[in-house]
Amino acid sequence: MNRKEFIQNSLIIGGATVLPSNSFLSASVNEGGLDKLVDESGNFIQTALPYTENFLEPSMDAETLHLHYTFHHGGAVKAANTDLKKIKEALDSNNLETVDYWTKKLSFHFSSHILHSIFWTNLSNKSTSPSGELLSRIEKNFGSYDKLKSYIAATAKNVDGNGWGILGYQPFSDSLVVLQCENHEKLTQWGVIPLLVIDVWEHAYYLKYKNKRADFVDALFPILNWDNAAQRLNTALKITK
Ligand code: MN3
Repeated sequence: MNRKEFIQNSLIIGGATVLPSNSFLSASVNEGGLDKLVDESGNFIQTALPYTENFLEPSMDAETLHLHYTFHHGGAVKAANTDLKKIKEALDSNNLETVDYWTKKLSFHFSSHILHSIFWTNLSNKSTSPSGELLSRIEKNFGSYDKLKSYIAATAKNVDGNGWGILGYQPFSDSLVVLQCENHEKLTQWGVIPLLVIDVWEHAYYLKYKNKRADFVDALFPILNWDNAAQRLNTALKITK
């Protein structure tokens, strides 16, 4: 979709642009179909939220969304740019004393940027469910959509400390996988492309849900955007086949 079509297809509600849910991905991706996370110079950039801050109420309150997008996701983008700069300086000056530190930091911050960018597009204010290729792969790999829901909910609710529950496409086994990610970058499998991610860092829910992480995860299920996950699966299959 080009910019003109994108604008034509967007609805103007209350002065804010609200996108139809199936445009969440196409509005913010590069030509290859992956999310646009860097500019032409390779610096990390944060794409605008695909909806207004109160769009996900009551499941996700506007204040939490504002703080989460601006300071947690935004902070990771800024920090990732610093990490890149420090690595470049180390290479330019041939002083590798601290390069391991900045490399670890970049893994943490860039992974945060990737997962948050996907997370925003994985949410909507209407109920959807998997269909087509996504549904048939869910049934093949997990038995049923209900089984996948129980699996990913249990995985997300039980993360030790901060982290994510993730449904991804694993190209090396040509299958869907569920991951329990700690922080933003631990316990992954090489090659997995995230399709649907659930942020269970305390910053994602504490203002509204306090210590009740399980209630937050349950409240997210009705607003998970499975159309977006399906679109992501199509992209993943296209770029790995
Ligand atoms: Mn977060």
